[in-house]
Amino acid sequence: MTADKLIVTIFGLTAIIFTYWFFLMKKEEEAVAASDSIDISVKGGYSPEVISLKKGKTTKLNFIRKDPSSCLEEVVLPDFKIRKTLPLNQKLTIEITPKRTGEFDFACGMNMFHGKIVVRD
Ligand SMILES: [Cu+2]
Repeated sequence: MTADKLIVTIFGLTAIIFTYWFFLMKKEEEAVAASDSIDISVKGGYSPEVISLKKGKTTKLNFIRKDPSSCLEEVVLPDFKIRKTLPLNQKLTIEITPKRTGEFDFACGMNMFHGKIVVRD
């Protein structure tokens, strides 16, 4: 490999890393505020991925699974002691009343896809 090719490769890699970093950082900040309920689309992950809720307020999380892969057929909210099977192309509502503020992760049954619930005062 010649020096100029190496430089191009390094620049290319730096650009890729920067793009990933920027994309992930940006995603992390985008919490979608839920009012009384929020629809969460389940397709190759969770959308929205980060949801903000108000402490002490009962909120309905409507999971709508559009992904036929068995990977996403279960959703687990460990902090709320909830594990549910999501029927395909149907809405499954999980009602939660967060008692304390903080960040609570949820995931598929195999812990491969993740989402986050941010509870605020
Ligand atoms: Cu999975």
